This record gives sequence, C-alpha cells and structure tokens, in this order.
Amino acid sequence: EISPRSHNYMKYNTWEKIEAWISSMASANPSLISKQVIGTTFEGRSMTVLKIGKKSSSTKPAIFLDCGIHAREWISPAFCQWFVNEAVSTYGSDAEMTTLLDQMDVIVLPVFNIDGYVYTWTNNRMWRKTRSRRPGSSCVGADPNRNFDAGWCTTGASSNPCSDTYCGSKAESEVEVKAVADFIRQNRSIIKAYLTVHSYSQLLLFPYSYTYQLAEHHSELMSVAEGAAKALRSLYGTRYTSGPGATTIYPAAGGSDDWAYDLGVKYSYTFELRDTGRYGFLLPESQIKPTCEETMLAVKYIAAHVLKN
Ligand code: ING
Ligand code: ZN
Repeated sequence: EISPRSHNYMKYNTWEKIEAWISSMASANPSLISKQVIGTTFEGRSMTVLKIGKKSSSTKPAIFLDCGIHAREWISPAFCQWFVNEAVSTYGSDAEMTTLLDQMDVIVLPVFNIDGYVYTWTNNRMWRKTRSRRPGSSCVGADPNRNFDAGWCTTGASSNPCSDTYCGSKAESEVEVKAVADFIRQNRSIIKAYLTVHSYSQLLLFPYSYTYQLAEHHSELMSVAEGAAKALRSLYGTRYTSGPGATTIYPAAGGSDDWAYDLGVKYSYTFELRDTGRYGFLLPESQIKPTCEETMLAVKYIAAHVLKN
C-alpha cells in the first residue's frame, strides 16, 4: 500500500501538512482506509477520522485511537501518523498487523485539538487547551481532557477560564469534545477499545482518574497494561509505569478515558509517551522514530488482547 512520498514521519508536521496527508492516505489506500468527518473545531477546521481495516461484509469490532488532545504534546500526533503509515505499509507482510486489520478496524483521529495545535505552531509552543472564546471572559480555551462527562470538574480541574486545566462551562462545552463523544456514542456497540495518546511521563494509565475507586475490570486492565509496557520496553529498554490515573499521575476529572470506560468501552487507556522530563513537550525530532516504534508494540499488544476477548 502507498504513503505519500513527500510526507516525513520523522519530523513534526504542521496541520496544513497533516491535513493534506489525511486526504492522500485515504485516496491512495481505498481498499484499506476510509475517511469520515466527525465534526468541526471552534475555528472551523474539519475533524476527520481515518478508519483503517480490510473491508468486510460483516460488522467488525473497532479500536478508537486519538492523538493531540493537548496542543503542545507534539509527539502524540506524530504517533498517529506513524501508526497509520505502519498499518498500511505492513498489512499483508506483518502477520500480526494483517490479522488485526482483517478482523478489526482502527479508527484514528490524528489531531483532536486542531485549533490548539495550529496555535502552538504560530503563537505559543506551550499552549495546551482548545481555542474557544466565550463572552465575558478574555481567557481563551478549555482543557479538552477535563471537559468529558466523567465526574466533570470535581477534582484536578479548574473552574477558572484562565487556568490551563479549565474544565469548560459544562461537560462537552468544547465542540471538539462533543464531536468525539457523539461519534463514540454512535459507534458504542462496535468500539471495544479507546486509546488516547499524550506526553510526557512514560505512563500507561487506565481508569479511574476522577476517583480513587478501582475500576470494575482493574486486574485485567492492569495485566494488559503491564504486558503492553513489557512489549514496549523490549525494543529500546524504555520503562513505563502502569496504573490507574488517580494514583499513578494525579486525580483529575473529565478525562476521555474515564468517560469512555463508564460508557462501556472496557479497554480504555491513556498513553503518556516519552520522555520523563529532560525535554518534556519539546521532545527532539530524533526521538520520533524510536518513540513511535516502541509505542507500536504496546498498541499491537493491546489490540491482540482485545481481539482474543
Ligand atoms: N496528562 C493527562 C492530563 O490530562 C490524565 C493525565 C489522563 C488526566 C487521564 C486525566 C485522565 O493531565 C497530560 N500530560 O496531559
Ligand atoms: Zn496531555
């Protein structure tokens, strides 16, 4: 299968380049990729998902994968681009990828918070939130990972619109969050796993973050996370810590993984990619390839587990 020759997976790409890449990936691989617009950002950009998988006459289960919820976490969209390219270029030669895409679909949202991502390229590299404006406040944006309807704004979030963890005026106030939540609700019966990619800290988190209560499927979620982290580490020795968000990173309500889990998507994980703080959000481009390669192993491990269950 084909990937646009001009696209550089080892560099951070502008939204303009990613948008062109989304179109060319879909048109170059019609047998494996279909695209669907799921919404429009506050500033009017189209949110497009790529559905990757062998077309089938029967209904296939699916994994939803999103990147770039937070604008400054540039390694995250780089991973989604890497994943799509790896999927189309190893389908038919890599046995695991072939089985995966024969039996399931992976629905990829390459950049969740497009407006914020654009702003990190044009104005402020450290921007995190959306770029929504509301009458009465001069502060811009809300934290999309505090805006989901999961214990909304009860802990680890701020009701101050100027805060970087502002939870928004209500759950799903951010149009990008509403678009993703609507899509997942509409496809609730087929979505078996929800994977969301952030940086940094080298963690593999699962519910809950909004409460210290253990999830009903805690043991299974933990053992799958540990298996995925072990697979990831096998490539370059990169160490990940696994566990529920509340105790592994910090308590925080309104996160997408908690929301998806409570909706009924059992395999719900948040990746916090490299590194542990040396470069933080400014991870050098030289680390894109190793980071994406090792993360592929973890995602494939989780996918294989979802498939056999
Ligand atoms: N970390 C996540 C954040 O939104 C998180 C951690 C995961 C919180 C899941 C809530 C739920 O703060 C980063 N780096 O964004
Ligand atoms: Zn983040």
